[in-house]
Amino acid sequence: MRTKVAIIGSGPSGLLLGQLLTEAGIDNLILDRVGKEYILGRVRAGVLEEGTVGLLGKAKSDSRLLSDGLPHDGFSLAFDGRDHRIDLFGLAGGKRVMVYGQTELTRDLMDRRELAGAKTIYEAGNVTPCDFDRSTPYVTYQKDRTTHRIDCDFIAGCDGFHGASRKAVSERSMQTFEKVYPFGWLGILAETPPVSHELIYANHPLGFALCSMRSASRSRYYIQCPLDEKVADWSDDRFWDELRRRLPDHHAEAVVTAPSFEKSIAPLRSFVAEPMRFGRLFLAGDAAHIVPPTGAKGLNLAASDVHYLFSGLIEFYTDRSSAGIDDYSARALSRVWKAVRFSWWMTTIMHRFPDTSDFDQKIQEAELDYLTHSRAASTALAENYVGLPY
Ligand code: FAS
Ligand code: PHB
Repeated sequence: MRTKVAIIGSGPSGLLLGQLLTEAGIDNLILDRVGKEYILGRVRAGVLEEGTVGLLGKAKSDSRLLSDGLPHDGFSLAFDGRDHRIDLFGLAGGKRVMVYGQTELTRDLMDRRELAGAKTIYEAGNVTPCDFDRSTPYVTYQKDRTTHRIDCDFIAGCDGFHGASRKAVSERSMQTFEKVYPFGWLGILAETPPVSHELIYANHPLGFALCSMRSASRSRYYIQCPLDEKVADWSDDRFWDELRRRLPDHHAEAVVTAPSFEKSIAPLRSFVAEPMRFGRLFLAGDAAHIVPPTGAKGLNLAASDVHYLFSGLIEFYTDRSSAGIDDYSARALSRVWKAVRFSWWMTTIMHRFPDTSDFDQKIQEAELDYLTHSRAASTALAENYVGLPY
């Protein structure tokens, strides 16, 4: 079998790249080790930058997003029992974010791909990128007790943090940077109206909490938890009580509880692999970098990687120029590191770190005080949150 671009991974990165290539008439094929329903069962991101929304439009996959997505002009920081609204629209030059679940975005891209007749091979075992240091790369995989080979021009490693693509690169060809945070996020989904029409990021002595949503009737809440917590130890009642403790009274009293239908713990880490290109293999999205979800950057960085990679591939196939693909890693990493910085910074000022010193705690409080009383500081927060330019 042969294709122009073999994409490993059917998450947002792989699907968005695949859809953009298909719309441009560039043959591509996606392989994933799990099935479609498993992918759609994952609950992840919820906030999209305008750049991501634009790319989904270019991929002709934005109709539900535009009809069901919730445009947000601001969010609140809550601490010391009070709210402080960050006016994204006013501070970031009229830009806003869109609240729309990653699960729905993934479904939209999958549906569009099927409509376009583009091929996805699910439940592909032992997917292996081969000969990507030569001009004739290929991918092998196992299915139905047979080993298959796909010859291609390029391989896009869109297979997430635990995927095979980054691991196929020799360690001496790559430098990695990592920071693991001493806590995780316990998140739930419940069919209940969100406590507020905008997101609330709360810093409380008991820990961080986030009030988010998926629609006017479906809420997404998170609380910071120790790394050794077990989901089974968290009944819904225990979660709701702890969430309320961490919110200002007027919000705590307004929380409408309902049985959760999803409950999971996500670890927090910052990770970057450099470079993001190895011959004919390109890494994109979580395969190349991970950010703590505090800044809502993970999915949006995957989108900007795809923007740069797609532009480079289009240049190669239409102008026979490799300038874009040669520049991919440097361009992507420049935006990645600024988002890694912002996500680290927002995590640092909004969470309670175990063993923090009295001095560091006072610095955190001064940071929040400055942030919510300085237009310059809140403008910097706003322009990063809505997304820096591509
Ligand atoms: P993904 O991990 O989404 O997709 C990778 C795909 O590759 C998967 O379908 C997987 O099955 C497949 N794959 C893996 N290994 C393979 C192999 N060897 N062979 C073939 N296929 C393989 N971001 C936010 O902005 N906000 C959040 O709240 C948030 N919460 C998150 C919670 C969790 C638990 C996780 C893990 C991530 C979260 N993220 C969040 C980040 C998340 O949204 C990612 O940024 C986003 O999924 C990145 O998309 P992809 O790069 O496509 O990677
Ligand atoms: C979410 O709704 O899942 C969400 C929103 C904002 C974040 C992280 C997660 O910063």
